Amino acid sequence: MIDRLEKLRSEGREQIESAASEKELEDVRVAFLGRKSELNLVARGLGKLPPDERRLVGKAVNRIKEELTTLLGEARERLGGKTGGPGLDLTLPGRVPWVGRKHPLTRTLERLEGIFKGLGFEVALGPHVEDDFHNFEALNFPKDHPARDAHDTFYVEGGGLLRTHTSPVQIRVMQTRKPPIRIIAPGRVFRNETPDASHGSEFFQLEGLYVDKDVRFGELKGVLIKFLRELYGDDVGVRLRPGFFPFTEPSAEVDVECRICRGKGCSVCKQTGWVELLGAGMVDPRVFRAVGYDPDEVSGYAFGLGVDRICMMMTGVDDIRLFLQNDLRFLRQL
Ligand code: FA5
Repeated sequence: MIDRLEKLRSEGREQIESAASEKELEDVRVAFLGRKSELNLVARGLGKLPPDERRLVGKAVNRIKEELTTLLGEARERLGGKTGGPGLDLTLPGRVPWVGRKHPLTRTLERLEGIFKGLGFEVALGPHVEDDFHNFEALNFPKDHPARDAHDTFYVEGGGLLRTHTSPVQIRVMQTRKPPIRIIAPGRVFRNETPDASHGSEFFQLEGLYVDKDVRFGELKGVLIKFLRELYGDDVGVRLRPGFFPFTEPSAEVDVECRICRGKGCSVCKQTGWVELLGAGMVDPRVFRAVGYDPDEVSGYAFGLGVDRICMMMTGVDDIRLFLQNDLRFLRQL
């Protein structure tokens, strides 16, 4: 049987080599590898052979099939090239290689980090799974305080919670360092709320904290306006509204003119022409006490930006939910 297979192999090789056209090559293929070919008949009858012989013959059949298939492919290319046939069609459009790129949220984060580094801030990071002390208590959210309701929280089995904002990183940094401190803390945050065009249940924030002697609200306003102008240009409309956060006093919410509709009103700005991008304020003395600082000695400001919303304004994407759906058809457009 093995001798017969060897003979088939050398006959196949010879006929492939001497084929002068693609048609002849196809005939050779059908004769040696087609459904009714001898090789195929041997393969189908393998089950009837004794086990030892079956293994040997099976291996030989596979080896010969592979060899002849490779030779056929090579011969097809050779003949195609010669005759100008399907081997090379110069009229086909070129294939553009698919180049990967960074996610738009990553690019936005890098842009924001670049601007704040230029203003003297350094990057600090904290964990996604937090404890009640860092996410709430030290930030002056007493237990049962209604301000906690604004942060619909995911609790983790066995204790802990998914951080609802990046502000706990402020606490971690102040617990381990002495002023002056000038940090930004970018990262993912989680809230158990129903997503819509401008609200995700998982999104990114970037926290800022500056603590030193005699820090004033005017410096906070100056840094934020400088930052927003670098990001959107000098003509960007910015407005500060009085706000409330348990960990800052006084506090402000900062809106920018909606870049999607240019202030005319759309689904992202809920027809108001403005989008809330960040919260900010002067660090509350109670927060300083919680980390062991003396509020008579130091003062500071803090702010927290919504990175996804900034990314929406920069890219013109009008639904925040699209960013984390991992749909390449969407991501490749940005
Ligand atoms: C906070 O989370 C405060 N920690 C911010 C802060 C830090 C205030 C330091 C003062 C000092 P707020 O819940 O408003 O605040 O969220 C801050 C920003 O995150 C918002 O302005 C908005 O841009 C963005 N944001 C809030 N909720 C969502 C959401 N569900 N989806 C997308 N972005 C959101």
